[in-house]
Amino acid sequence: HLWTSSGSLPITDGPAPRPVIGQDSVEVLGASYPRDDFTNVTAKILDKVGRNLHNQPHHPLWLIKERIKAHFYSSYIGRWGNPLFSVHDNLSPVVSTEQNFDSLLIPPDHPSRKRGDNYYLNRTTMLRAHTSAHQRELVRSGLDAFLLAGDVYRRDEIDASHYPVFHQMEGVRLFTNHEVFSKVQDGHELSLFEAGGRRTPQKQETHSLEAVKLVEFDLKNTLTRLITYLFGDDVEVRWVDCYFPFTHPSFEMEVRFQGDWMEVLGCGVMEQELVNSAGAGHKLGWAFGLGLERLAMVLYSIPDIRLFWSQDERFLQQFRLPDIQQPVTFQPLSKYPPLHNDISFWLPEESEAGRESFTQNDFYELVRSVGGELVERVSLQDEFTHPRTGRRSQCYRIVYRHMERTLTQDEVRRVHQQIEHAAETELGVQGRY
Ligand code: FA5
Ligand code: MG
Repeated sequence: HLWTSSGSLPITDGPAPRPVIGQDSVEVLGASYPRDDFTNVTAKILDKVGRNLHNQPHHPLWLIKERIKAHFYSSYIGRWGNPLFSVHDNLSPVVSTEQNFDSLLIPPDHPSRKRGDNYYLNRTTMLRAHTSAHQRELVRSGLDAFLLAGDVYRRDEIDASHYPVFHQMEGVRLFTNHEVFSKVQDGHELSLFEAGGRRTPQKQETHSLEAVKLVEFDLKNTLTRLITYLFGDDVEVRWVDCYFPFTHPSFEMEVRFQGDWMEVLGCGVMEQELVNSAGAGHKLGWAFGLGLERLAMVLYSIPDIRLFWSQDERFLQQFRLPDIQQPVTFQPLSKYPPLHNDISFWLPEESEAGRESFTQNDFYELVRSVGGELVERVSLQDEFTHPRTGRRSQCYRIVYRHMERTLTQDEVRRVHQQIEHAAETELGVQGRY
């Protein structure tokens, strides 16, 4: 079967339990989860659980995490000279769907829950899709200001800036009435909340506009200061309005990278219902979630997100600095040539009650499972519907490139044939070769 464990684990941080996808259960980090019709996690993905790149000293993700910590520790000091933000980087990526979705007010039928977009261990347990999954538990434990770094998992397309495992840093800060208004003249007359208000594009129904504006300003200011600290004053940044079920208003920050705008984080004013459910109903807060790879790519000029998984000394050694503040510009390993190969197939007929029997993400997943790190990109080239039979076919281009050596035609052909074979047996497509 395709989804079974293969080879040995490239673990660098001591013994970790080997991933096992059994007949009836899935084992992750030493615990066993019963399989059901939702189970879709693969051995390739489970290989990554426990790697904790963000906790490997001198790894570029560790380096950027340390720099963000250093900035928050030195810029935000509590009343007793203590760091205001506590930092958490060791929470298990195995979470309940309740944590990942319900705790964040994500409705039961929301598209972000799709089986095709997430890695489920079973119907109630999954690999977290974002670090926001821990917001409620950390607020409930009494924290008013924290940072949380962790690995997150999503079934996604494959290209230079998307990978099914990446790392996020979450930040949350809660404010009391006094903290928001103490610097404002006659601030003691103002209130965080108002009764009978309306939800508008600017604010939630229970919030006062003046409180939201101050909290939103603090959020954007905190993030702009962080980005300026990391990238210097010359970095170009812009704010884009957006939507999350757990914040309102919500924003994304984009940074100029190689001539394009790249989204690096999402953020907003926390939904009060979430704050209330975490037992902090008298406070108002902001939250953000940023992609550590995205920041590290801009900061160190790392051209491809797959490089973060490299065990090649020529990559890792470039980040072994005596001082975390020392600038690094990644010197690319010599660029090895890409090889590409196309694959075309007829899609299976739609099955039971219009339920999709094939999705593009299924194919991306399969390509990644078989081709692993050799696959640089998969893109849909062409779609065709037969005028008479109505049958649909698709053609994908797969670009193969090894980060550390030149691939041979023969090697690529063998992998490509395995992909063709697996697509037929696993996905029920019919090759057009
Ligand atoms: C979220 O995950 C929200 N939880 C962020 C958030 C937190 C909003 C708190 C409000 C309050 P999003 O899916 O946009 O949002 O991901 C956040 C960041 O993760 C992105 O801006 C990007 O930097 C990074 N990211 C997202 N998908 C990928 C991917 N496939 N590969 C690498 N980085 C990614
Ligand atoms: Mg986004």
